[in-house]
Amino acid sequence: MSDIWSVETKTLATNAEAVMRNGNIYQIANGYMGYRGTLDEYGRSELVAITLAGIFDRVGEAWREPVNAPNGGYTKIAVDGQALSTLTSSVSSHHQTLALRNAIFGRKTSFALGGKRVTIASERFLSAAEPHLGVIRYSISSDRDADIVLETGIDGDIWDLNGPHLPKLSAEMHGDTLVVAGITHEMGKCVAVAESAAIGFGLEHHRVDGNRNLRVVSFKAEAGKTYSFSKYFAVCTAADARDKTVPETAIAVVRMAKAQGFDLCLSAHNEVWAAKWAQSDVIIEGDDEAQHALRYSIFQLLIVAPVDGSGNSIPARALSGQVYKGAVFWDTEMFMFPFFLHTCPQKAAELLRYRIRTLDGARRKALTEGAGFRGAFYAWESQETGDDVCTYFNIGDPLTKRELRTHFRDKQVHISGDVAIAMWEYFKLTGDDSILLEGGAEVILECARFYYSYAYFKKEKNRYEILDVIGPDEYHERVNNNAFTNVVARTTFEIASQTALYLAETHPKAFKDLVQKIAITQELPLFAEAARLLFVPEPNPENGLIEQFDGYFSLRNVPVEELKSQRIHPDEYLGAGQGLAVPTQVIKQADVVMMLSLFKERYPTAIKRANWEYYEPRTEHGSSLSACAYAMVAAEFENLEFAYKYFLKTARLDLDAKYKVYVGTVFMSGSHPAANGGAWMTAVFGFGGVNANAEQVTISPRLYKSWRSLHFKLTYKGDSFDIHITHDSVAVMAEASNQQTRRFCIWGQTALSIPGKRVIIDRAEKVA
Ligand code: IFM
Repeated sequence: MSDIWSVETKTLATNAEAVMRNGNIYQIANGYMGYRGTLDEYGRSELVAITLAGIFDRVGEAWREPVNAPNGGYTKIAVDGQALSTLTSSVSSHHQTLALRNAIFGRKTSFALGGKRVTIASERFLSAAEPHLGVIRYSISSDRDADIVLETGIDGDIWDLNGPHLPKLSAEMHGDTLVVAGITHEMGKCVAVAESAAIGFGLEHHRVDGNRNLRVVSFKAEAGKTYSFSKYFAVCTAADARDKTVPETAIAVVRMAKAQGFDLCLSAHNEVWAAKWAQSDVIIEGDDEAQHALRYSIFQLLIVAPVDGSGNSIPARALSGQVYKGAVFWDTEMFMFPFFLHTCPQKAAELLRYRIRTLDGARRKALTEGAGFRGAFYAWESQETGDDVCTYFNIGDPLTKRELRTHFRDKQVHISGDVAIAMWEYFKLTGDDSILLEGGAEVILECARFYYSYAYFKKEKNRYEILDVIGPDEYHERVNNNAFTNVVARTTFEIASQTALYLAETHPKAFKDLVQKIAITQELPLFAEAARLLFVPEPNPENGLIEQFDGYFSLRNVPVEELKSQRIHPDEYLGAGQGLAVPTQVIKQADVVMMLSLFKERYPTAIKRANWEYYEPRTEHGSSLSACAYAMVAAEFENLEFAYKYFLKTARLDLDAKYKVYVGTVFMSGSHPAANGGAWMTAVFGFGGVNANAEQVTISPRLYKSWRSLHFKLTYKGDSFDIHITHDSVAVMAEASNQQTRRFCIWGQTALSIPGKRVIIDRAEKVA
């Protein structure tokens, strides 16, 4: 690592596996689209994809997935009749970079060609200021005179997992602008890409070559001279076109950008990026590795934050491709949302709007799943309508090639509570009730209604139970009284009652309209009763252990590695019907520990430690969501070595890209925004010890030994604070524009943060 603001390599990826992993590591995105980190000349076999947010398509019986746009960034050259590609030509040097400050992907490659050295360099960005726009600067030079043919334009031959989604692409030229457009199968939505380039050299002509719409420029390169041009492409879909057709809309974006030129486009882009980092950077002094990995994690979240007003959310593999159907999981609310809530609440609100927008899908699912339920049962895998795209047979067995029945869709009921909790957290920490009024309150009440209809009242025990579910640990399906799920459900009942109370008091008209609209008046008292009577597995008074679900402690205790050694195939899935982990205590990911991390105020440190120590050796960490929960809880009981180990594991996950790419027969590669969010949470909540609630912000730092300081911004109740933590002190600087004095509790001492003032609290007992 030569610079903590960039990712780079001088090693050229030459095999398919490395090209695929680099595509993830070096991706850029701007919330509207993601562009995999592939080279200019690459095509479908190198997994080139520009994945679009919020537009999906299904071909035949295959999985429905996001649409990839034709590649407007395509450029390839031939020198003296020989096409250049890093994959087939002789490369003498290669340098590839990703700038984290402003999401610019760059490459410089020199080729050795019969005694000539030809160098191409390019940099590209997806504009943070104009979400439809991609901008590229490309240059060519040769140390000897050379005959060069440059082809640049739009390549419609792009990677799809279950495509092609845009059959019968049309290729046109409108003045100086190339256009490739197509219509999706399922919904008949148009996707158009326009491209224009300012090439001031050579002889240009237009050529359509299969699915490629190209401008071809022939020129004689003089030795030592650099030939550069800028290129602009725009992607638009049916959802973006207002008073023009979709292609016309894309053309207008491209022409505007070309008229402005590369430098102006870049400065508009940079300005947005500077504001993003000013709001959300976390500075770790004393540990460059942690700093770099954390910054990369934050970068990953910033590039995929939805465009304001889009009503989109962030899929589990972000915009790095079509894996996981481009679907939104609980990952968003539980792992990514906290980052946005504490640094950029308007993006957090956007994520919640997506759930409000898809409430009807959740209602449909509740009605149709199993015996039929009431309220809102959110999709386990959610696309644009909120209908569940998780299939009942969601994993393929690599041995038999048969599809395995999994119950992620119908039994992972904690998803509704995860959504409801996020709605309420937003209100608590921003003090802004607009999301509740926009539909968030309706979501919360409908989620409570769902749990009430799902819960079972056990008369002889005078308690409600939640039976037949999957908790976060997906290796144990159809279990009863999963501790995590039950606490989530109880919390949902509690916040439903609080929501009703709050609205009735502060917005009586809106409350009246809402209860009438969803006819819920009679049920409100039941939610309060259910919150009181719902059974939640409590810590055993003798050893403090919380049983993950009824009967878990009676399962076979087998060491994780021993269990894994019994696999016949390395990709064999350990859960589902006959999975090796099913009769054992081996769990896929944090479950009880996830609960302890999420509901940290409800459990004392000793209980956290006892359960962490019990469950950690039994956890496979087979999900990218696991290690950060263990890291955060370990930090709470000051096992900082473990906290650090799991922090780095989480923060480096996408950077190292060494994750498994197959689970069963399903291709799972891509980026892991939940882990990125987990890395931020571990730094700020875990090591920083930040815990905000409606009354105050608590800061109980436990910095890792090599960290001299931890420095970050925090947004709380609409006010902004700069927090600087060392081993001995915490300084809180309140922005002058803050509206109110806010209460902080630092190392147990109350500190009032007055607008425009800095308050410093020293640790009473200095660290030795
Ligand atoms: O949501 C997760 C789940 O908890 C474990 N399997 C992968 C999903 C998507 O990241």
